[in-house]
Amino acid sequence: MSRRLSLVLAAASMLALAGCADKKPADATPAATAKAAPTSVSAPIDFGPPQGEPIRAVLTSPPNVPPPIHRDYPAKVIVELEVIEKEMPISEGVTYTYWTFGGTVPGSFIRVRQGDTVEFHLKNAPDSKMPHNIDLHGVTGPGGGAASSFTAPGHESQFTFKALNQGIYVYHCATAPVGMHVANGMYGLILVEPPEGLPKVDHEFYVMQGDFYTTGKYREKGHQPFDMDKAIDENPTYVLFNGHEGALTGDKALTAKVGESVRLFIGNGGPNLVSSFHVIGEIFDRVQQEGGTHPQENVQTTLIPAGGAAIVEFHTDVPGSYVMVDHSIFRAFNKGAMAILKVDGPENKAIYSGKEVDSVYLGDRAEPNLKAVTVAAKAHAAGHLSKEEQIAAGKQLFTGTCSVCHQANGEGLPGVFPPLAKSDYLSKQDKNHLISIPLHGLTGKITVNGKDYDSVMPPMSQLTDDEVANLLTYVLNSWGNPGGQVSKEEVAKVRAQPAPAQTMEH
Ligand code: HEC
Ligand SMILES: [Cu+2]
Repeated sequence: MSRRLSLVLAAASMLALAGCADKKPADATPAATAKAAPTSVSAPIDFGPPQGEPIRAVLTSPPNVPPPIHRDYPAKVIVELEVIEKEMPISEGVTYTYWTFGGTVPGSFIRVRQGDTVEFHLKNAPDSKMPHNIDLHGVTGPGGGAASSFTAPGHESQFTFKALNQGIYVYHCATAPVGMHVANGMYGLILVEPPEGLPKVDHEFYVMQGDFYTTGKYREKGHQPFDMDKAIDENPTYVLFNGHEGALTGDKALTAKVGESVRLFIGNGGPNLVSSFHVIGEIFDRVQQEGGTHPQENVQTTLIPAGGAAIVEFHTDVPGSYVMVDHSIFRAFNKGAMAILKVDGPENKAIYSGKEVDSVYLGDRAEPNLKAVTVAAKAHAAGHLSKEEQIAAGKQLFTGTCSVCHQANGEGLPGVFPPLAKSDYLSKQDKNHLISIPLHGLTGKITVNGKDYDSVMPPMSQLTDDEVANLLTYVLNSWGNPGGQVSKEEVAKVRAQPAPAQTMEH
């Protein structure tokens, strides 16, 4: 009998003693014989006692990943993680009180080697309001550590575990109400490297999806409290990569060069949703689905369960903006689940003709400059909102909302989308009807600047009152239109009324 098999059996009996029923001691097939297996040891194996001096783990904030380990013996690794409750922007002009592991969402990335003995120190900051703990899915033992790590504000707890199984694992807080702690951002990833390490790549990134529940609508300005009812109903306001809308877009986009290899450690904290993770314009060369050992190849979209993770690898062939989305696609365009990998380098027309896709998929996330929107919201709250501030905010919102059809210059498309520029139709409408167009949509025959249109503009009820007010103020004051101003209050009034009956003649 091989030494490996006896080790496997020893590990199996140890697991049985630990009373852990959900961790199977793996298939005993030597993984080395499996096709394209990245690693030689996929079974939970006890490599024996830690050797050498204890090592302090390097922890990193997302999207960074600690460097590869390059160590050929099991060590004692000390991890120190502090829980910090803090207010941060969840979207431009919107703040949220996050509970974090290490001050970021997702929490600090932890990287150890299979067989390491991890001495885990969990601190809870003195100014925290809540107790917290940690359940690491890479731990074999009751509660994944949760039972030993309950930590009151201003306290520290400590427990030790042996990283028996290699793989990428979620960790999260498991203090009651568990769903609320997770919804507030209490999750992260721990990588247990195979003994020989992972194949070398040019870039490793740490990205994690999560769903968020606020009392206000998506992008409604100001501080937004957690909404327990929405969370129970699994009806998120935001679905985000790395905790904040725009965490990985604009000047925070991930970057690579043409011809490089990229590895994503991509997790899903939930608390509720399952992610259909996809990178628009890329095909994954290899995916370790569910964080498991044997990779799948040539994958378009990979499913990442709540409380699960995957290792996704691909290489870049042509330059451009590659948009990462949850392909449950409303989440990407209407709840924020979008991140960008910007790839620079020479075109390769044999692979792709080179037409940019930015405008199709990015909308207002291409170069997010929604500051004007926030300025307007703040000025409104302070009671001195100027027309100029509304116009500036409306201009930003127009991209990705109205410009798809009416075009950025307001000229529309002949015979299909009527112009907003110098529109005689628009200037004839009373204010309430104008407001009802974005709120309730417009159908039926209309005449704009002497041309007939008989089409459908869909309602855009997802826009908040101040977004509609700013958009219309921008339209009224642009491209030779007559001017004027629409207020948030006027929009609220029209929204409260029933939708006007759409007649065939206007
Ligand atoms: C999906 C395409 C689409 C989008 C997006 C869209 N519209 Fe329209 N819009 C139309 C169509 C089509 C019509 C004509 C409807 C008809 O024939 O009755 C129209 C008509 C209008 C009109 C009246 C006609 C005119 O040209 O003056 C206004 C005003 C208007 N839209 C404003 C907006 C604003 C503001 C936005 C952004 C909040 C917006 N639209 C987004 C398709 C769109
Ligand atoms: Cu917690």
